[in-house]
Amino acid sequence: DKAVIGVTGLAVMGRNLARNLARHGHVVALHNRTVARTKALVEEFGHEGRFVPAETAEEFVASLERPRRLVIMVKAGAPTDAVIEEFAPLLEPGDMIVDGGNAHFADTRRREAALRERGLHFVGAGISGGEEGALNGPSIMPGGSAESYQALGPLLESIAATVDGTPCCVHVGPDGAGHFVKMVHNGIEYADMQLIAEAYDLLRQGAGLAPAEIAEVFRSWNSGRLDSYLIEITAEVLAHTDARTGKPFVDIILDQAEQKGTGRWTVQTALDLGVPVSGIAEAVFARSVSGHAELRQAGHGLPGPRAAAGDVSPDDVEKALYASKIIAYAQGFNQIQAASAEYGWEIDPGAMATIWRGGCIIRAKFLDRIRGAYESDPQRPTLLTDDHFTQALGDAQNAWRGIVATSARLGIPAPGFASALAYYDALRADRLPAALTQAQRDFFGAHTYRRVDAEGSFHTRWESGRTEEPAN
Ligand code: NBP
Repeated sequence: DKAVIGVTGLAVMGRNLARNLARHGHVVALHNRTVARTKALVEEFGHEGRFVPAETAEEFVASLERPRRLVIMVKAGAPTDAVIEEFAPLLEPGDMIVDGGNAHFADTRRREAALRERGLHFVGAGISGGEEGALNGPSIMPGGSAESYQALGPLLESIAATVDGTPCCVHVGPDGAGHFVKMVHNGIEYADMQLIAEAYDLLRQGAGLAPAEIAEVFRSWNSGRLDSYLIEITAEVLAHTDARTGKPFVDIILDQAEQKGTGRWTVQTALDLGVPVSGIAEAVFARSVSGHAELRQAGHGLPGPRAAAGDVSPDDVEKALYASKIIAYAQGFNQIQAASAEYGWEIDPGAMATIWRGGCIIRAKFLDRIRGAYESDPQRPTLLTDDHFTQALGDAQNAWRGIVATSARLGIPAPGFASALAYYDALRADRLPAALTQAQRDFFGAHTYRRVDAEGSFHTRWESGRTEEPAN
C-alpha cells in the first residue's frame, strides 16, 4: 500500500499528528532522522491505524502516492531548511511539502518561492493546540497555493477540530499567510492571558479574595460571554493546591513568565506594518518585566501604595476584562488585515475567527461573535463598530474606567486594561495631541505638517520670523 501522506519529524507534535491521521483511516508514511523514534511509534501505536515506516529519505518518498504530501514537523529554523534540502531533490513536480512547525512567515515566503521555482508546492501550515490538539483535533491554518489546498485540504479538514460540524481548518491564503495568521493567533493568546492575569491580580489584591474563591469567580464567568478554554483552565489552576506544601498552587510558582518568541514576532511585525497592537505588546513586555529579577529587586523599595484590599467588585472586573479583550482581538484582526493588504493574501478575517473556535488555545464562544461581525461587514475597519461589541464597550464604561483608576490608586499594575482603555479613548477622541507632536517635529527637523483648513504640506521658519511656507 502507498501512503496518502507522510510525516517526517516524529517528536511529540509529529507523532501525534501522524496518529491523528491514522485514526481517521489515512495510510501514513513515517520518517524521523533518528530511526528509533519511528520504531517506537509503530510499536506503541501501530494498532491505531495503518502506518508505513521508512528508515531512509528515499524509502519514505517512495512509499507516498502521487502527488506526494510530505509533512515536516521538525524544529523551526535551520532544521526545517535542512529537511527541505534533503527531500526536495527526491520529489517530482506537483508534489508538496507541508511545514507544520512554528516557522516565521518570512521564512515560509522564502521557502515557498524557492520550491515553486522547482515545480513543488510548499504549504506553511500553522497548527495550534499543542500536543493534545495535534492528537485529538487541532486548529489548522494552511497557506500556499489554492491548487495545493485542493489536494491537501480534505485530509487536513478530516483531522482538525470541528465546531457545529465545521472543521477548524481553511485555506488561509498564498505563501506565508498561514504562518502569519498562526503567529497573530499566538500574539492574541499572549494578550488574552495577560488580561486574565490582571483580572486575577485585581481580585486577589484589589478585592482580597483567596485563590479558591477566585477560581469560583472564573468558573461562573466561564458559563457567560467569557466562556473559553483559557478561562476554564484558569479556574482549574487557581483551585489547585500544592501537594508538597498545602498552599494554593499559584503561590508556589515563581512569578516569572517565559516566552518562546511568537508574541515577540507578532509585535515586531506589527511595528513593521504600522499597526497598533498595544494589547499584545503590553503582554509581551509584562512577561519581560516579570523575568527581570534584578530590576524588580532594585525597584522593590520604591515609594508608593502597597495594595490593600479595596472595593473591587468581580462584576466590574468581568466587564473590564471583556472590554479589554475586545480591544486586543480587534487589534490582532487589524494586523491580519494589514498584512493581507501588504502581501496580497486576500485573507477572510471571519474565516480565521471560525477556525479558531475549536482546537486552539484561544478557542472561545467569543469567536462566533467575531465571525458574525465580519459576516455582516467583511471590510469593517475595526471590530469595535459591530453592534454587539459597541454595546458591550458602552456597558463597560463605568466598570472599566473604575477598575483602571482603582488599579492605579492601589498600585496594582494593569497595563493590559489601561492600554486597552487608552486605545479606545484615542479612537474616540475629537482631537489628539499628535498635532503638537507634529509641530515639534517641524520645529526641530523641518518635517513639515498639514493644516486642517488647507491642502498640501507646510513648514514654518521657526528661527526667522515664524513665517509659513508651502513645502513640496
Ligand atoms: P521539536 O521542535 O522538539 O523538534 C524535534 C524534531 O526535530 C525531532 O524529530 C528531531 O529529530 C527533528 N530534527 C531536529 Br531538532 N534537527 C533536525 C535535522 N537537522 N534534520 C532532521 N530532523 C531534525 O519537536 P516538537 O515539539 O514536536 O515540535 C515540532 C514543530 O511543531 C516545531 O516547529 C514546533 O515549534 C511546532 N509546534 C510545537 C508545539 C508544541 O506544543 N510542542 C505546538 C505547536 C507547534 P531527532 O529525533 O532525530 O532528533
